Amino acid sequence: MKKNKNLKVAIVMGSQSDYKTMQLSGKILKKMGIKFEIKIISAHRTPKRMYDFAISAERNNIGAIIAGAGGSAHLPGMISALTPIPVLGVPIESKKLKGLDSLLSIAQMPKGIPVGTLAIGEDGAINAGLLAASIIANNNPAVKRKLNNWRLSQTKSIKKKPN
Ligand code: RP5
Repeated sequence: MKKNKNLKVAIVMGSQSDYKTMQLSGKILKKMGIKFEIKIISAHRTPKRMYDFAISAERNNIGAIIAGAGGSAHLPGMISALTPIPVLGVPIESKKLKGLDSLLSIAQMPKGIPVGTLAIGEDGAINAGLLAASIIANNNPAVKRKLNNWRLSQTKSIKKKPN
């Protein structure tokens, strides 16, 4: 298969209120030198925007989609239903149920339409950025190098003994 070094990542989220969490995925992608776009798309409030985004994602050179949503979090699953591009779901920590609602609605997909589900909240957003970088790294040696260096420096930063 021909390597495509120009694949981007799309970060989408259900609401402006998700941005505080989802910007952390963007910070990781920036560190990895990966181009990304970032959009508000709601499965419930803007279904046509969601449909148009998902069906055009492949021809827009998107190699991975990070989708954050909270509460009745249908965005990642619905996008995955519309495109074969890998979808990484970030359950936003909701006010009422602390993100358990988001987690279950993202994780419990029916067989046949997968969503890679991350942890609730900030950890999930950071790991979604790293996982998207791993996907992009398969076709991009420069990203692979950056990702390996990032992991190495994380390992080195862990002290052997507590203070
Ligand atoms: C979801 O509803 C969004 O992903 C957000 O996490 C949640 C609440 O949205 P707002 O009422 O804050 O816009 O669609």
